[in-house]
Amino acid sequence: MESSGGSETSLSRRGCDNAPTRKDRRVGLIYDERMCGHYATEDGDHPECPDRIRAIWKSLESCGFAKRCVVLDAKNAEDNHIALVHSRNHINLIKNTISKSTQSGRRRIASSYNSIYFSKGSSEAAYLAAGSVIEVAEKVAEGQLDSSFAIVRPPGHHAEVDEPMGFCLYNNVAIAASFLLNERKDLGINKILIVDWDVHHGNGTQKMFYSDPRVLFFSVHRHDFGTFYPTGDNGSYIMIGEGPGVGYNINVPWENGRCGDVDYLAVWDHILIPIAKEFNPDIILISAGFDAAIRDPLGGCRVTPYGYSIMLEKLMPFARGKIVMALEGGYNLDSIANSVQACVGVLLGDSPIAGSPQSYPFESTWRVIHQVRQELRAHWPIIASKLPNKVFSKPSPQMDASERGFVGPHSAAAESVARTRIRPGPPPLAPVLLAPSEATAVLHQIPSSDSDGEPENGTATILDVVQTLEDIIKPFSSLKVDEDSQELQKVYIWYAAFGSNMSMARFLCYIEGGQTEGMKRPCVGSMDRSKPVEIMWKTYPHRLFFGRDYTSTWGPGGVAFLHPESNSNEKAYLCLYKITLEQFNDVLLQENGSSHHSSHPTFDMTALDRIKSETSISVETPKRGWYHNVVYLGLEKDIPVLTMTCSLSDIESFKSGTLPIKPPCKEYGNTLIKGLAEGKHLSEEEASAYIEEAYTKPL
Ligand code: Q9C
Ligand code: ZN
Repeated sequence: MESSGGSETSLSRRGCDNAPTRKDRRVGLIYDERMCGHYATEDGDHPECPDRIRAIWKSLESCGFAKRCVVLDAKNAEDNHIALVHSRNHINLIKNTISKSTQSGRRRIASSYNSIYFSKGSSEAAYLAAGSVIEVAEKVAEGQLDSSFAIVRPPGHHAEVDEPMGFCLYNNVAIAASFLLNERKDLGINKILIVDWDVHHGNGTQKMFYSDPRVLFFSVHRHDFGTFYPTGDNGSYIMIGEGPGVGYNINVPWENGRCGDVDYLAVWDHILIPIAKEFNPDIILISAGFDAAIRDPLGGCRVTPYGYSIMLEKLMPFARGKIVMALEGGYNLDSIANSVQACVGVLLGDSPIAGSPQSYPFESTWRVIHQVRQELRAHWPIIASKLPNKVFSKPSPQMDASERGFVGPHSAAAESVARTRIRPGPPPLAPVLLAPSEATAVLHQIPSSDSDGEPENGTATILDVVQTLEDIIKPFSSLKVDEDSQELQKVYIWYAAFGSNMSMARFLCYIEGGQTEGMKRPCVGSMDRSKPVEIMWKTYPHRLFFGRDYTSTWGPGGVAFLHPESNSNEKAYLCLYKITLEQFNDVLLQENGSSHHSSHPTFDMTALDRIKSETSISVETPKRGWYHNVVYLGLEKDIPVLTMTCSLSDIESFKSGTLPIKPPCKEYGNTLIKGLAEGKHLSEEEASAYIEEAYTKPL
């Protein structure tokens, strides 16, 4: 069985569905192992570890993206460029003091700073990180590259003019921005947008450009009322810049963790994107930390690779696509690898990744968006329109009594209110065509503050209503609530393979990414890259057969299918992998031709419950491939056994000849035989006889 990407309607179509139809955009990449020479000598478990960039690089290589990019050599930054934003004293610390000290001297010096360690190679790594971001920024500004991603460490955005801080030594992004503005005036970069989506506030970058209107600094971060790192008021929404820079510093401070795709996308739609349109930057630099990613150990947020890809995609129309991304934080190796992969795919021009956000923005998200817009409305008229009162500030009627009450910092009520997600009403009507009464009816479907039966203290105007529809509901009209998506990570199933996935090496491509012999293109892998926890073989009374003309993974030839119905005269050999339901979904997507992760499960907990009685369930996948039918094969050690194959109606088409029966191509057939022989139930000869029978015997 294998990734087909074929659609039901394009039977005669030859060629690879997923091959880029247009030429890749020129995307620069920088990675250098010497940046791993900076590490915490006394703390082997320090989150800001060398494996972060190794994991990212490995995943870009194994998914085939590295080959599609322009890989550049890392460069050392020059002191006079670093001096554009840092003091000579700071440069001396990183350049000389650190390198010349003993390790115990370095430890002593580091301890006088906030969240800083030094090793022998720290100085070299810091120079390479800063120099590499300059290098890619220059090439993008010149037009030699369309965009780029600098996979660098140590990170930079906490580093201040005169001190290292928060795992950061030199402020890589600030140095590159200053370099373009001051050292390469000839390139015509006069306005730079810096988007800092690291989960922490970019305090260093903010300070360096606080009175500079040439740099619009935008940071969205956990603030938790000043209690989240780097703590204090600098990350507050009232910090909007000073002097000529007033209005050119924008902070979006989350009140709480657990923010995910929809919260970020709401901020994009209602703050960042409208202002970016108005600002019209000449280039965008992204302080791309991935510690707001789902499963990050420090961030406590839930942005998925899908979320990052949309956040990036929404920035692509600006500055003619000149986007320079530089790694900042991000401490779960799988999460950062998957997130960077999703972003590089967008930079290359691949179609946006599959998935849909899982829920609605928090009530606190609307509150923060409102506060930021209020604070900046004088400077950015485009965001001056009002968000209706109804969607923020007050508890919703769905909350139980314990959740109602004073909404303010540090109260237990604030915590629980912040947890409540706002669910917009159904929006299929075009707002401008609505009669006022209808519009109000729609508005009233938004949970609001009237649970106590008290009169509203601000009645929504018609304008508010129209604004609600246009500004809030529309972007989220296609979302639906899926509270139990996290459970998928913990629930195990047996995935029963009857095709090429019987070969362990081939199957692992779906989990870890990459490609094995004979495969025409690499796989993205699963969100969770852990190997199957158990493997076993079983036979089932089902018919194996081969059909279809061509697959993008293997080329011309049929692929394996299992007849969804059992038949006691038949015997098929299946390899059972014990994996999580989340991994099963990622396999399902890839089997059906999707080259990306989804945050939205196709086969969820409800489907798992249902399939035990219904035996097979047809699933919706973004591309509707050939393996859209999940079949239940019973329990094994109390765990459900699932496989994926064609539907019963496809079987009819194979029988009638509407769909072709075809033998497998050589390499695909060999992979099957190899897999079966690995299982040790069949010799190679027996395995090839079994395969031959499957493609010769009539269905
Ligand atoms: N109680 C970046 O993500 N945490 N830096 C220290 C002290 C420091 C994060 C906690 C977090 C720094 C680039
Ligand atoms: Zn961070």
